[in-house]
Amino acid sequence: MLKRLQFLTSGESHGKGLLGILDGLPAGIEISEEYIDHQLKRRQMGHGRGGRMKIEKDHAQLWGGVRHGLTLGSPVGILIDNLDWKNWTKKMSVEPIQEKVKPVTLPRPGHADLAGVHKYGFGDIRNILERSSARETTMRVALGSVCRKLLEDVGIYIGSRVVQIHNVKDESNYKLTPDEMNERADISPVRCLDDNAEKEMINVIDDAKKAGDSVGGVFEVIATGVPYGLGSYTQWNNKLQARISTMMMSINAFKGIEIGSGFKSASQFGSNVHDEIGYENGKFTRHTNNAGGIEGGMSNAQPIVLWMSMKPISTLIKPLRSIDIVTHEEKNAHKERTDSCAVPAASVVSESMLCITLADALLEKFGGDSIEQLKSHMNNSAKY
Ligand code: EPS
Repeated sequence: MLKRLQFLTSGESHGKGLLGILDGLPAGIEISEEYIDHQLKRRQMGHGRGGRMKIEKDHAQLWGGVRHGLTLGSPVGILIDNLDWKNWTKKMSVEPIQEKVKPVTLPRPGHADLAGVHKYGFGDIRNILERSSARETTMRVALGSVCRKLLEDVGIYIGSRVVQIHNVKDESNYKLTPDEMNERADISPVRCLDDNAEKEMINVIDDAKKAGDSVGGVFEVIATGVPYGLGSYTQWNNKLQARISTMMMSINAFKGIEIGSGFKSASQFGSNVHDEIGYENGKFTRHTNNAGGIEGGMSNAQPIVLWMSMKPISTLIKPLRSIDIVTHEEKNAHKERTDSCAVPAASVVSESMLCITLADALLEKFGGDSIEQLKSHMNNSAKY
């Protein structure tokens, strides 16, 4: 669903590291490893992460497409080492090895394991679980950060906050800019803005962890500064909400997306849902933003507002029942080191995927081979 950008990631969770290539960016975006690392650090945080995040200190090495701190218009290549690799050199060796490595044969309900072994014909679930791990989202955040920088250069900002973990909800309404939202969310261990809800969320994660269980949740992602007309109603795959949803639903463990008032609008009258139009200081305004910034498949210059739901992580310390893929005996599912909750981290991944989607739609509409050209095209024709 990307029109102007393309990206690919490669790498297994316990392999040497992650590789990423992002192509189609204009020249002249000021970018540094430090800027990307700040976003990688945000992804590593969150109460309920497992032991892996104590091992990794994710660092992006800019491998191509950047010279003297500026993008060249050529593909941006990024490399991130897995620091845990040193503990997996045999089990994950690229070369054939003499020693026998015990295969994983007990599929975890909810994970890619069972469908994966049937699809590829493997007898070892490790061949599936390594790539289906959410470790891969590290690279999406790294590549998304370059897009975030492009968006910031033209006044588009993206932020997020956790709204719900398990059955604990933060029901307050906030009127915050994305930067204010992230500033507050990033100092909360669960990226929640309400102190009471935050405490309860921490408790519910701790209780799940003690019980060998996991919890999911919901978070909000917002984007401001988006001009009219990203995406289009003219064809199914031009519609902005379709492009955003495809990108979001590609994130591990994501189960739902709402745009604006989303599912709630289904039980409302149209007169309560549609955002009335006003006019002030030479600009059209809206009295509400139930549409979440998208009407008719296009951005309407209001903030884009998304809510995403993530299921509880499927690797459980107290495993569910499963069947051995070789012996067909009933046993408990495979156990790996895992997180009891990764909702705060997922909100950062989601921001990054929105950065890629919006940068793509912006470049599609305004074009430009350099950031200066993009800015000049926007100065000439962007409407807010
Ligand atoms: C993750 C790395 C993984 C998990 C998690 C996300 O590390 P490890 O498997 O070594 O503990 O912490 O992956 C999953 C929850 C999963 O289901 O695969 C990361 O870098 O975010």
